[in-house]
Amino acid sequence: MMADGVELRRIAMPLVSPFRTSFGTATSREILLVRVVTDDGTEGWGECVAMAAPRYSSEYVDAAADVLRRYLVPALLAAGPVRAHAVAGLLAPFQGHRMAKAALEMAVLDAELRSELRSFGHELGAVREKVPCGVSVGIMDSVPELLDAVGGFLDEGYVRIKLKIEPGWDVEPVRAVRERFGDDVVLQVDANTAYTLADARHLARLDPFDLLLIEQPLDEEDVLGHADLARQIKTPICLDESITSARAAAAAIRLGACQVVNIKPGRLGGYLEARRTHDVCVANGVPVWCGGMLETGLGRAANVALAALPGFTMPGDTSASGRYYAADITEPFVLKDGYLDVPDGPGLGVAPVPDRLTEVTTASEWLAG
Ligand code: OSB
Ligand code: MG
Repeated sequence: MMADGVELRRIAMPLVSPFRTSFGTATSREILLVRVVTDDGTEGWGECVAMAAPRYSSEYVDAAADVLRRYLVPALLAAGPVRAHAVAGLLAPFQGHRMAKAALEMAVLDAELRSELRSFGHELGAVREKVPCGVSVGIMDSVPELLDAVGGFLDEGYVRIKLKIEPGWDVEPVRAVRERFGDDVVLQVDANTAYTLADARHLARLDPFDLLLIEQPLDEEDVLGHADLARQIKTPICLDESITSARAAAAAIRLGACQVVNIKPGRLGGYLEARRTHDVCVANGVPVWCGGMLETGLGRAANVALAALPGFTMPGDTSASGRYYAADITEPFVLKDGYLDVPDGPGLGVAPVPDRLTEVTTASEWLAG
């Protein structure tokens, strides 16, 4: 496809309830959308998962917009006709900024697939028509509040619960959820790097609760520390923040730093690198699941397609739109018996509803060659 221009659009979406993690509390989501328009008038949408502040990762919305405006979009516009599979190579001279790159590649891929009438799921290699869904539950002010929230999500049909943890909010909430809802609940925890290796004995206190996994207990760069921790606790370790490429996944697996991998396309630089990461994990016998970044229906559509690949054997953070947003910018994703349908229309299979998009837009700029 040949890009005529690219729109960078900023939106602000209020969350249905505050979402607290070990790195902060969010009450609304600021998101950068990328819209590619091709010379034949086809549109493609990308969603950048960078958050407002560099707390989950080094990227943040203003930085993503800046690098797209100055470097990434001009490189695309100067390249002439380009296929989505060539975008990563085109952007490779620019270091880092994987979330920004992922959003641009996603938009190009969406445009290409829409014009060729193929779906994301078909292109990525989906083998399922629907995917089982988990939900990520934030840190709460009290255990009773947490039990209310978890009970509500189980009533909605979520098949797996993930509790956000941090020092001071770990063993007790896990124990309380197990006591209230029983051993059959599929349960895991996510620390978002809040611990150090010195906490190994404390984290071993989670062992009796039969957790599916503990996600990213240590620093993003402490892959070796995770390998050491794996020898001191029974709960399987899953890496999120540390897995920035298929190559990083291969290294972490070889080191024994993780038994499970969380795949987030934004963190990996795009859906195509996400698929390669899946392939590396499958080749090593390591199960994967699809992470989430509070996406709108656009990113959610692509995530659900990815989660339908064969190696995604664990439920992902692919919750329904209503988990975060009272009104999505696309037709909402609605949970059916714990599952979401994989869209099968061309490209993402969903598009923003124009009036909804206008309501949440805070800024827009058009970049042309
Ligand atoms: O660590 O998986 C994470 C949200 C924002 C940043 C990081 C993470 C998360 C979540 C929620 O856990 C995932 C979702 O439901 O979209
Ligand atoms: Mg995580």
